[in-house]
Formats: sequence, structure tokens, C-alpha cells
Amino acid sequence: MTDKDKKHISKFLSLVLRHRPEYIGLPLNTNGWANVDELIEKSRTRHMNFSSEELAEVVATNDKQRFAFNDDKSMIRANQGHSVKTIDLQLEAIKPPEFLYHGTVEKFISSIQQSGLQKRSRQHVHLSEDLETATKVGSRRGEAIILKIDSGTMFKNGFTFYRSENNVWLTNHVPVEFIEFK
Ligand code: HQG
Repeated sequence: MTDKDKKHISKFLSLVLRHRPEYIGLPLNTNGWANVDELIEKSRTRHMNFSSEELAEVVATNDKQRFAFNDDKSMIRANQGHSVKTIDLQLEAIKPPEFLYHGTVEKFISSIQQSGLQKRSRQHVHLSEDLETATKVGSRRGEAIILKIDSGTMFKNGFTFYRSENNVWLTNHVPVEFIEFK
């Protein structure tokens, strides 16, 4: 498989495991898991042909470790980023670092200054532990603007934080008073 093939499969997996399982009629359980054999079989209906070995390679080499298998490798799910409302990843609430970062772009700033960081179509607001990752996230949309989040104070004020399997920090909403705009 070339890197291009892997990226193509990864994008397809993000679509069906996070956003639109109905695109291939794939059942996801309440915790977001899909049966691997079923995923492979149903993907063929959309001309996405990959073997279980190829799937394992995509999961293992994925730049952001977006997907995970269960212990016996019979099930697969996305580690975060879902928009399917009914999925509960059952993440454990944990204490965040003092500061976290969010990469965004200029056109969203005035709206963020009014309503804070909103989860939009996803289940959570996504935050990064380091500037480099936040810059990459923001750069998907243009020139990145980095917001510094006072997660330590938020936590002291009772806000809940989670960390996904692939180290993305998640929370429900970041009110403006905890955002440093520079
Ligand atoms: C913005 C990718 C206006 C927010 C990344 C962002 C990440 C507001 C966009 C993951 C707003 C939502 C998530 C407000 C937030 N007014 N705009 N009040 N509050 N926004 O894609 O954080 O490659 O849902 O700044 O690497 O960009 O898919 O979130 O620009 O980890 O694995 O609304 O997606 O990972 O966009 O990215 P998204 P995100 P994957």
C-alpha cells in the first residue's frame, strides 16, 4: 500500500466510524465499536477494498492514531472526533494540564470572542497539549491562530476534561473568560 492508499482508507474510516456509519449500513455499538469483518465486507459496497492486514497497517501507521482495535482485534473504533450523537466513548474524566491550546483561524475569532469555544458538529471541543499540534489543527483551515486555554482554572471551577486514547483533550465548552486571545 502507498501512503496515498493509506490516507484514502483512513479518510474513509473517519467517515464511517465517526460521522456516517449509515453510508455503508455499518452498525456501531453504543461505545462506537464496529465489527471488523462487517466493516471490511460493507466497505466493498462503496468500492473500498482492503484486507484485514491492510486495515491493521492503516491503524498502526496512522499519523494521529485515529483508530483502535479491541483486545482480540475483532472490533475497531475511532478514538475521538465523532459527530454521531449517540456514541459514548466512556472516557474517564481526568485533571488537565495547567494550559491547553486550540488552533483555529481568524474568521472564527469574533464569534469565539462572543460565545467561547463551541463543539460545533462534534461531541467535544478539541484541545491540544502542545503548540505544535494546535498549529497543525488550525492550519487545516488557513493561517493558524493559537488560543491559550486556562484549563487549570477551568478544572478548579468544576469543568470536566477527558483525554482520548490518542492524546486529544476534550471538554464540552470553553467560556471566553478562560481563553487568552493575545
Ligand atoms: C471553530 C482533526 C466560531 C473551531 C483535528 C474550529 C482535531 C468556532 C471549528 C479535530 C467556535 C470546529 C478537531 C465559535 C469553535 N464560533 N467558530 N464559537 N468555537 N469554533 O473540525 O478543533 O484529523 O470540529 O476553532 O486535528 O478544528 O479529524 O474542530 O476551527 O483534533 O483526526 O469551529 O479534528 O482531527 O472544527 O478539529 P472541528 P477542530 P482529525
